[in-house]
Amino acid sequence: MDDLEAGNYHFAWKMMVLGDIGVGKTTLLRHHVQDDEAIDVSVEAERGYCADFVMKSYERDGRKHVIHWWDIPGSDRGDPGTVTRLCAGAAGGILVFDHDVPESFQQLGTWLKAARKGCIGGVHGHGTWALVGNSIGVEAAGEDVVSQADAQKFAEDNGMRYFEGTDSSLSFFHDAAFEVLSNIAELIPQPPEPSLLFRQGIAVGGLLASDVNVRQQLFGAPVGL
Ligand SMILES: Nc1nc2c(ncn2[C@@H]2O[C@H](COP(=O)(O)OP(=O)(O)OP(=O)(O)O)[C@@H](O)[C@H]2O)c(=O)[nH]1
Ligand SMILES: [Mg+2]
Repeated sequence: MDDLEAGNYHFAWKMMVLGDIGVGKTTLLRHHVQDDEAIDVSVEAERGYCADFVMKSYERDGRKHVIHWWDIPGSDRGDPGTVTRLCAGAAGGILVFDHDVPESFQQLGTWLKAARKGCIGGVHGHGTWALVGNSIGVEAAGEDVVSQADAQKFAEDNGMRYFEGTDSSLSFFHDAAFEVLSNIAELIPQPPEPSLLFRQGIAVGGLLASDVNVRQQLFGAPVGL
C-alpha cells in the first residue's frame, strides 16, 4: 500500500490474527481487507506456512489509521517462542477458533499466552484482543461443539469480547476488527504525545506530524512549518 510508504496516515499499528490450523484466519482476513460482506467458500485459501501480512486503512473521528494485519499460520502453535517474536510490538489482535473443532478452542490459552508476551499497550500492557468463533462447517463433530457460553466465558476471563459467525456473512469478523481497533484508538492520548504512543505500539504518520493544531498542542507553537 502506497499510503504507508508515503506516510499518508495519522496513526499506524500492528495487529495479529492467531488460531489453530484451518480455522479460517486467512479466509476471514482476506475478505475483511476487501470489505466483502460474505465469505466466498469456493475460493480455497492458501495454507499458511509462514507469517504473512496485509494492510488496511480505516477512518475514525476524521483520522486515518493504517493497520498491518499479521496472519500467523496455525502450525506455529507448536513453537510459542516464534509466536512471541512474531507478535513483537503488536498492539493486539484477534484470536480465531472453529466452534466445531473443540481442540481449536482448548488451544486458545496457549496462543494468547505466547502472543501477550510479545504484544504491548492495552490496559495491562499485553495488547488488546477480541475472540472470534468461526464455523467452516467442514469438520463439524455433531454434538461435540464449543458452546457459546464457554466461548463467552473464555473471552470475559481474558478481558475481551466474543464474536460468533452464524452463516456465511462476514459481519462478525468486521465487528470484531472494528471493536478491537476502536478500543485501541481510544487509548491514543490527547494530545498524541509520541512516547505515550510508543508504549501503545502506535506509530505516527505524516498526516498527524504535519497537523498544525497537533504541533501546537505538543510543542506550544507551530515548529518548522
Ligand atoms: N464454509 C466455510 N469455509 C471456510 C470458512 N473459512 C475458511 N474456510 C475454508 O477452510 C479452509 C481453511 O481456511 P484458512 O483460511 O486457510 O484457515 P487458516 O486458519 O488460515 O489455516 P492455516 O493458515 O493453515 O493456519 C479453506 O479451504 C477455506 O476455504 C468459512 O467461514 N466457511
Ligand atoms: Mg492461513
